[in-house]
Amino acid sequence: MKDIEIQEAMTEIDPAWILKSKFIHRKIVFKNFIQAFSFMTSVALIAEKLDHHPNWKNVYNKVTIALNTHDADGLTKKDFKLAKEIDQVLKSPI
Ligand code: H2B
Repeated sequence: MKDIEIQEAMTEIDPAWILKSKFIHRKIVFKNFIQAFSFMTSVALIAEKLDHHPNWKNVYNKVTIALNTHDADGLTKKDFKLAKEIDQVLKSPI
C-alpha cells in the first residue's frame, strides 16, 4: 500500500491502533487471562477464515498485536480487514 492509502485506512480502524515501521500495533488489557485467551480464540477463528494471521504476544491479561503481511513485507488491505474484525470482537460483549 502507498503511504497515502495507509493514512486513509488508518482513519477506518480504532484509534487504539498505532502505525509503526510497516506494522499496525494494538495493545489490549483484559480483566484476566481467561478474557484475554477467549479474545485470542475468537481472533484465531477469524484469522483462519481470512487466511491472514496476527503476530501477537500474550502475558497474563495483556495481548499485544502487530499486523502486517509477511508475503508483502508491509501493510496490505488484508491487515486493515483483520484489524476491523478485531475491533468488532472487542466491541461485542464477552
Ligand atoms: N498472514 C499474514 N499476516 N501475512 C501473510 O503473508 C500470510 C498470513 N500469508 N497468513 C498467508 C497465511 C500464506 O502464508 C498462506 C500460504 O496463505
